[in-house]
Amino acid sequence: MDTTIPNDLEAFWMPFSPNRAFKADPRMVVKGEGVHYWTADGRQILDGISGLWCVNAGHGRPEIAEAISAQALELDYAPSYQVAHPKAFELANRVSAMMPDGLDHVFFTNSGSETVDTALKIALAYHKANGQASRTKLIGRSRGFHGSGFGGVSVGGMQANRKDYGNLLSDIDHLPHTHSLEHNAFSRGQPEWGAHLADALEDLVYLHGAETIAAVIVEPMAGSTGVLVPPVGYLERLREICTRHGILLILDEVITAFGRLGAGSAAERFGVTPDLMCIAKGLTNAAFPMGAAIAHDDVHAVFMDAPDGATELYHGYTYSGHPVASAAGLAVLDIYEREGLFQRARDLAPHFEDAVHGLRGCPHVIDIRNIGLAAGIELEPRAGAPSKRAHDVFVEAFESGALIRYTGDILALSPPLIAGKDHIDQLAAILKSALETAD
Ligand code: PXG
Ligand code: PLP
Repeated sequence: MDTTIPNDLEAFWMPFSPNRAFKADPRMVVKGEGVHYWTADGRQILDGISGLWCVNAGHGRPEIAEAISAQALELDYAPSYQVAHPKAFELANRVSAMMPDGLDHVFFTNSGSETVDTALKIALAYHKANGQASRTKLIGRSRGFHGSGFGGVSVGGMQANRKDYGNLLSDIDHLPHTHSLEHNAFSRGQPEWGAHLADALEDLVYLHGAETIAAVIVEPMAGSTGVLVPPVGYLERLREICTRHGILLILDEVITAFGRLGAGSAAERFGVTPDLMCIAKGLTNAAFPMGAAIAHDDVHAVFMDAPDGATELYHGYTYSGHPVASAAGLAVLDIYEREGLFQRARDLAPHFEDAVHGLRGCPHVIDIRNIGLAAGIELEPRAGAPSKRAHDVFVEAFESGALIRYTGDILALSPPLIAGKDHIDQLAAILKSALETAD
């Protein structure tokens, strides 16, 4: 194990992190295997967040490493512009087979952020190709997270991620989020209250005119903002309103696809098929960067009406369908299937639910919510110091051997799908004592 710590941490400008605080007191991980990380000083850390909601099959899987290595030796890179290599097609076929019927056309990217930009651009180009060029408005949702590209930040609904970047994209509006402590605190699974919040889309249609709206993008379960589970009937209602008004529905499944909710996708779990789906993270188990926007047959067909020989979509990335990423993806999908990991997550979910709701009554806890193998634990903010309490719990948990996530004053858990009940219990126990320690 390489335990060398660089003696100068200055040059790496870390993403979404308090750089100066981290560099004054760094937490460095140097090895990952199964559900664990190891720190540079040899401590074992239980990974309670699957890296960053992405290492669904656990760390250090030899099958993935071998596929990556073999592919890099055989064909390190080939463009997907006018030439191609077989594994990208193979992976696209496998992904489409894993997704609900109709989601059959896979546009590869390198991240969730690129995927969101791709889906938004396909939505706009679709309407133009379909003779409805006036549909240029994109609708996101308050508290939504859709990555860090200008498109994703524009439709995103996290104020901190938006406020420093000027006007962003024009022609954007937002639905209200679905979080309500008053109605839904301590819900297990989908909350009963809140389906009517989808009707806010009708208000936006009334306000702007359906003929101006291209697409609505939502996370089926909002992850980054602290696990907001869709109320019963909410996504179905959003789907129905979109269909009725000719608006494309984009489900951003960067976190939810590949087992997090105990199914191949949230679309499958909730029985709501989008026109476009965004995936990344679990697609390659994060061992190699890759994402994809998946278009429904009906969306794709409009592009394929272009004249013979024409390029149907002027969009792409140097690394779209990268051979090594494709090989990693194929190895990962093999693992998911061979080990039945989506079903495993579904089977483990009741135990996980009981474990996290067992934290009710711990100091400062004002809400606990969960679905599949994801949970949010909301804390009362410390007066005058928002997010400080959650930060302290995060640090204490790490010192006690578990990696969790926090956003604002909400803790998030999303353990690898290979976790056992003992790991879940250990995670809950570490969190309980961290909560009891925090002031
Ligand atoms: N859409 C969704 C729904 C996401 O959760 C992205 C897009 C962007 O993906 P990339 O690969 O560009 O990072 C994400 C990413 C957190 C956290 O704090 C969540 C994400 C990334 C980093 C941190 O929970 N999700
Ligand atoms: N910037 C320049 C100057 C480029 O030439 C390219 C790609 O050719 C890009 C940005 C985009 O890079 P990528 O295709 O990796 O997203």
